[in-house]
Amino acid sequence: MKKLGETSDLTLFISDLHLCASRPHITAAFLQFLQNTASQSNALYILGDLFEYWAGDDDVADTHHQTIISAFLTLADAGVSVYFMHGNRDFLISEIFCNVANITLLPDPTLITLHGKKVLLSHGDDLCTDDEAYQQFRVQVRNSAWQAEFLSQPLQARKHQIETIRLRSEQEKSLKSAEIMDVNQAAVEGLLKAYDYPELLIHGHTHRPNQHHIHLDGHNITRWVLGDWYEQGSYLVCDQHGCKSVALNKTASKI
Ligand code: LP5
Ligand code: MN
Repeated sequence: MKKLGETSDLTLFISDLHLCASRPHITAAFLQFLQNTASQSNALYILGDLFEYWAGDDDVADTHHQTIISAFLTLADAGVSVYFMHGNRDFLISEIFCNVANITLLPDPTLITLHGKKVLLSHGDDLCTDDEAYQQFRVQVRNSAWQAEFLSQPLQARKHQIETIRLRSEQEKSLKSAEIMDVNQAAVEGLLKAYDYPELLIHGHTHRPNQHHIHLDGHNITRWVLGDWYEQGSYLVCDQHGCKSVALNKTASKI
């Protein structure tokens, strides 16, 4: 057990928790994970879709959101650095929320160095270039003028619009092939080249947890895909010896 002030060489990566008040067992599993596992680490990276959706920072007063913020503050008190990257569900989380929760907002992608290795982090939706309808939608909602107009509406009106988009998204996803909704290999390779062949690429979004070995221009690269927390929570843990994926105990966390 790590004592206060002690450092750890464990770094954890999670994504796609999709936390919301209507799935309290997942929130409970996440809080348990922060308390029992993340508290023993040096840093926790959350690579997007922490929340089912984020309608704007004025939703911060919500009791469910307050519970999550308190847990982050407790983790910061234990000396753990928490980093957050936007996903396609919670890209409206602002720097202000991150300051309140004592977490650091990272751009997508972000290159870090871990035990001397270059590690590239991304949510992963940007790599799904075959999903043209989604990419068009993404351009629209990531536009700052569009966001300012959206955020100028009352919170309830925004939530209502998000529900409409979610229904439309679910309908359209049911008509898309699994291949279209996966990352595009050329997009992955382009990103790896642009970042000068990092040893690791870690991302989420596709909900297809796996470890892919890529041989590119004479470089051996591992692409780790993080799992979602719909059925069972999981995380990637890395130390000086390497990385491994760990599934949380289904029964204990009641997922
Ligand atoms: O999230 P996931 O994995 O289920 O699906 C994604 C893509 N869908 C989305 C939409 C989100 O799931 C729901 C909305 C998030 C809330 C964001 C808050 C702020 C924005 C507010 C917007 C009003 O990201 C899905 C991909 C899938 O990943 C796999 O990669 O396929 O993409 C879609 O299904 C998108 C559709 O193909 C196109 C949707 C067009 C909707 C156009 C309506 C525009 C009108 C906007 C004004 C109200
Ligand atoms: Mn996502």
